[in-house]
Amino acid sequence: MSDLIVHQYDMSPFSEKVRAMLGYAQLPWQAVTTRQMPPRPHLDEVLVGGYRKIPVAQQGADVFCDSRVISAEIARLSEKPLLALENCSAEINDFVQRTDLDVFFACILSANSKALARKAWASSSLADLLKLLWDRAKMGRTASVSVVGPRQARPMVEAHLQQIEAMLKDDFLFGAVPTNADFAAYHGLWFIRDLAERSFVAKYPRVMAWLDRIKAFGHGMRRDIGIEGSIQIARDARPRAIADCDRQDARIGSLVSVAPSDYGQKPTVGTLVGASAHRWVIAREHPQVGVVHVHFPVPGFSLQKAP
Ligand SMILES: N[C@@H](CCC(=O)N[C@@H](CS)C(=O)NCC(=O)O)C(=O)O
Repeated sequence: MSDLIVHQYDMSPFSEKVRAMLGYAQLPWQAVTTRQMPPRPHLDEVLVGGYRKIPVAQQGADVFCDSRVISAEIARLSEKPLLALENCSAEINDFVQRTDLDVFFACILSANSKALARKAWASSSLADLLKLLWDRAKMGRTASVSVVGPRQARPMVEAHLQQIEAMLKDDFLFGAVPTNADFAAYHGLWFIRDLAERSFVAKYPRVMAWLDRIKAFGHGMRRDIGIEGSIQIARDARPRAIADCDRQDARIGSLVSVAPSDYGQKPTVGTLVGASAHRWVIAREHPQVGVVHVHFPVPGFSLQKAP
């Protein structure tokens, strides 16, 4: 079985969530470094056909959008079932939903610092940084969820830190073994503490020790490849078979459009070939890769018949 390929960039918190899971799972994987914003022609147009968020993962001709689906793939490859939200309790699912949306934005807004500016400056040109700020502001304006304002951000992060400090009676948030929740809570705080080098997290000793515990997992066995390499891998592969139980939805075979329902709602259009309680799979074709199957989570996404 081929390694997971992850399309990601160093300063992306959601990429860090996936990299940390790959470290915990001790998996070999291949990294393709993307730009921080579209256009990313090979990824957006050839592999995913519209979806604009990072990270995206790929195994052969199967492409996985959103860290929820990517986590389920890592769980499957590593036999660590609690990385997949579908195997976790309702309590963990609720925690992750809030942490990956409201708390994530609050973390980003609380992370402004000279250290972050220096790192951003070192990884981009001024023109690209201005484009990135413009792109994210535009994305915020067109989001269909209301994200926390700058004034409420820091109090929300402090309340979150207090909550997880109180939860940490064991090594991980929900007990002795990490679950998806640990990685969902890790990446926003990684952005604040390790990337932006903000010191206020240090007031929470259990949180600090838990962050270090997750950091110590590392990133697994990473090998960097170029986007052309990942396109070639998709071209040489066929999408994996879809189980019969995932081909029972009345819309199977229809042309559909799938998009995130929160922010960055760029749709991907294709033929619905798989549908379960957790996942939609659509088939699309591009001359550079042939047929690929693109996988989306059901929670947080909408599916409509395409005109
Ligand atoms: N729900 C998504 C969120 C991913 C996300 O928001 N990623 C950020 C980068 S860390 C992003 O892509 N922002 C917009 C963009 O780059 O287009 C997931 O879990 O993967």
